[in-house]
Amino acid sequence: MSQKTALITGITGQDGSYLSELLLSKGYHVVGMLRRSSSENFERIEHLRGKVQLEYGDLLDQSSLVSVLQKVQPQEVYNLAAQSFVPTSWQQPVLTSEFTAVGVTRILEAIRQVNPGARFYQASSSEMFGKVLEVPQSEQTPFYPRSPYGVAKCYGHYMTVNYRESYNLFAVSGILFNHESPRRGLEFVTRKVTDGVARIKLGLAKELRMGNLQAKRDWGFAGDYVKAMWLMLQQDTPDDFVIATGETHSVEELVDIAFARVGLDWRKHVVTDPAFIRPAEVDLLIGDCSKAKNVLGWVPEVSFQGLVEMMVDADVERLSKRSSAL
Ligand code: NDP
Ligand code: GDR
Repeated sequence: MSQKTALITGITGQDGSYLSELLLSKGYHVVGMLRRSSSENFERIEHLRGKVQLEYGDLLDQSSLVSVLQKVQPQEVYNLAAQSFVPTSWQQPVLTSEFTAVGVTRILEAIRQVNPGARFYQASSSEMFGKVLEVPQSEQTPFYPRSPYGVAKCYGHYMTVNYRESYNLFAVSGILFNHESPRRGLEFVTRKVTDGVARIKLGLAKELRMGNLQAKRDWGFAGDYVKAMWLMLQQDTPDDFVIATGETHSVEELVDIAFARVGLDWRKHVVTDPAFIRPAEVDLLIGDCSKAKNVLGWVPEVSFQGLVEMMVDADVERLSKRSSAL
């Protein structure tokens, strides 16, 4: 069989880097789309340089998407690019909608015009469930988003369903619950905690300022979740799937495990700061991924404790190297 080409938007992000590794290991030609920046932001894909092809394009610019698709002619398109940080979506609601919502229509339109045979994956989110109407949340649970980000993801989700039903595109939406890794952005809660723990352990900081410690999330490992993305595009028929671990934990539990990993008591270091409390909170998320287990044969492999410890260890190692280099 001839080599397949996959186009990944958001290749410089956490998921883009893990998905690139997975697709390369399966023999794909991987093309990453990135937006132009005055300085390079290749930290997560540095080790893949020379192995992936990079093309400039922006979800805000329709013609750039058309050009990239014409040039690359991918069999699979993974739309991972988005403004993905929930608090920023209150500060920049219009821009978040442009990237995270209308950007999906732009890429779907480009595929419909240029490359309607390509299979399309949309990165939907458990934030669409927001103020949850059912516990646990499955593909059947109605949405109740609680942030401009969540609203934008609902739009992208329904556009994906709509293009599948209107134009018969092979377009699927993965409703992924929170997934983390040592490559997670530093502002997201898991990485903020593991980076903070490492700094305190190494004497680089004394305290960690946090928001709502009672919020609960269903956290998994990003390396496991990109496998589900790929599996969704290998099916005979396009469909939407919830991807989750089926376990929920509070931010307080996360903090407790992370500090314990380096032998510290979190109560001596964590300070609650109202600056990190959100205008509207998503209190509880827990996913029911039985459909993914049954149809895709997908199962998460890394436990919550294993994930937090992996991230703490990676941050301690990274910051130790940096301090010893000074
Ligand atoms: P990241 O924030 O790590 O990565 C986002 C990527 O989008 C970056 O590569 C960023 O590029 C790119 N991007 C942002 N705006 C544009 C634009 N206008 N044009 C082109 N590229 C752009 O996110 P994750 O990897 O964590 O998540 C991937 C996707 O999955 C996102 O859509 C996110 O909303 C969604 N998601 C994530 C979950 C998670 O728990 N991680 C859960 C559910 C959904 P740059 O480097 O230039 O900023
Ligand atoms: P989330 O992730 O909003 O769920 O979106 P985040 O890690 O930012 O927050 C999770 C929960 O932790 C609480 N929290 C804090 N959060 C941050 N960032 N910083 C803090 O100091 C802090 N203290 C407590 C939050 O209030 C929240 O309840 C992520 C993103 O990756 C989205 O793009 C993705 O769609 C969803 O996960 C699924």
